[in-house]
Order: sequence, then structure tokens, then C-alpha cells
Amino acid sequence: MLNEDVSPSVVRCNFVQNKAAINGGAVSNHGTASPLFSGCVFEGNSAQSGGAADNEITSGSPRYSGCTFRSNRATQGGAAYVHAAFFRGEGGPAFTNCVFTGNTAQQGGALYQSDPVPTTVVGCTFVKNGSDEGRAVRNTFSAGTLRLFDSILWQDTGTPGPEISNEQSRPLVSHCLIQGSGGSGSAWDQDLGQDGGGNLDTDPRFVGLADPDGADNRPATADDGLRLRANSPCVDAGTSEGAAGQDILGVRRPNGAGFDLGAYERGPIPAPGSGVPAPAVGVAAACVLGLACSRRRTRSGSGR
Ligand SMILES: [Ca+2]
Ligand SMILES: [Ca+2]
Repeated sequence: MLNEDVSPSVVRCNFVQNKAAINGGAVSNHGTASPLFSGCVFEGNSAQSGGAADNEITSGSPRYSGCTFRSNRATQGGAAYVHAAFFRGEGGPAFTNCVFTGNTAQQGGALYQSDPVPTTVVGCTFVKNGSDEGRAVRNTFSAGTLRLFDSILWQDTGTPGPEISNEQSRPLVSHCLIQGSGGSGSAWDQDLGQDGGGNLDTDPRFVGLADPDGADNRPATADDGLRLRANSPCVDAGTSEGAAGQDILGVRRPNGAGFDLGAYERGPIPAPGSGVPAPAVGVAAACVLGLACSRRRTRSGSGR
């Protein structure tokens, strides 16, 4: 899907095994495009940059809410790529309540950002992504424009890559659990970016890390292994900065004393038909605005 200066809403669509020669295996957003992807699954897509999603915007705000990015691959940004040397104005991409798992790249296992684009990552869970330069996130020439809140980066892989790799960039990291970070304070690994406070470096205590999508093998359902145990240090450890009013399953945020870290808030999961959008299930569960959703689509050429 190419969004050139257009802003569709794409709800509960699955993008599976698409391929682009250059940027954005499944989706490319250009110019002023400000699409909303809600409850979508991006799986097994590939490209040179942005295995699933490319964001080359000049002033747009592509939003990914409650989306699952899994097993996508690229040279840069296994799941998503953000670049815009001529970005102006406000906005910028936002990833909220998203799960990134099993994405791989040479640089930025899940996310690669280049250029000073004000990208926000809030309430996201990154596990088992892989890259030698930024196991989960690679960030270059973006100054301090990338901001991460209420997110978990845990057991991503790479040698020797840390979870976040920066080059001429100092992202703001606040209220995140990041493996190897040292946590907020004197032990904080300054190479990861600015310590915005509230950061942790301890076992997040997932319900079942070995099986991120749970027994039903579907992402964003009630049995997911990346939900939090009651004794998880991530429970109530977040900030309201940029936080959404519900999690990837439709659980109301904040529940209890505060916002939980990662894509899942501990709390009652709303029943289907309760008015809360249900998580994506199956392939092409629903499409809006006349957009075609297909199980497989192969592109070639420029990727545009
Ligand atoms: Ca599941
Ligand atoms: Ca909570």
C-alpha cells in the first residue's frame, strides 16, 4: 500500500508476506500522509529498508495503534523505517500499543530511524527481534527527536549490539524497561540516549515469553504470552505522557495505580461487542475506505 499525501484509516487488516525491492515491504507513507493503522498485523514482509513499513514524510503523522509486527525483515529496520531529511512542522510517526517480535535486520532489528523526525513510541513491546546494530532500535542523525515511553525492550538479540544503537542521536527514554540499560540513575547506559527517569532493567515477568502469541497462535488475543504477570515490575510503572486510553486488547488504561509498560495493561479484557474494537484475527478481517486487503501482494521496482 502506497499512501502519497493521503491519510486513510486501515483497521484490522493483515499484511502478510509482501515484498518491496527498496522501501516498505507492505506499506509506504510519503509526504504529508497521516494514515492510521489500527489492530493490523504485519507478518513476514520484507524490503531493503522497512521490512513492513516505510515512513518518508515531510510533515505527516502516520500512526500505528495496537499493531503487531512479527517476522518481518530488512537490511535497515526489520519492521519499520522512518526517514525524512526535509521533515518540517509537527507530528511525526507514532507507534502506540504495538508488539514487535521476531523481526530482523542488519541495523535496527525492529525500528530504524534516520533524520530528525519527531517519532514517538509509547506502550510498545519489543522482544526477540535481532540485529547487530540496535537489537530493537537503530537511530541515526536524529538528534533527540525519537522519544520512547512506557515500552519494554527485552531479549532482543545481537552481538554486540545494545537494545538501542545511536549515531549522532540522543533519543529520550522515559519509563521503559530496557535490558542492559542499568535503569534510571547513575547506572544508566548513556549510549542508549537521555535518561528521562523511571527506566528499569529487570525481568519484565511476562506470562510466557517463550510463546509471544499464546496457544492460539494469533497475535493480540487474551492468551498472549507477552501479557504481564501480577508481580511484573512493569505494572503501574509508566507515565501518562502520550499514553493511549486502552491497550492492544482493548483493556482500559490506566488500570490500577498507573499505566503499565508494554502493549498490555493488566485488567479486565472487554468482551466482544462491548464497543471496544476487537483485536485483529484472521486475514483481512476488515477493511475500510475501499482499500483492498490481500493475503499476498508482491511489488517490484522502486518499492513505491
Ligand atoms: Ca494469542
Ligand atoms: Ca496499571
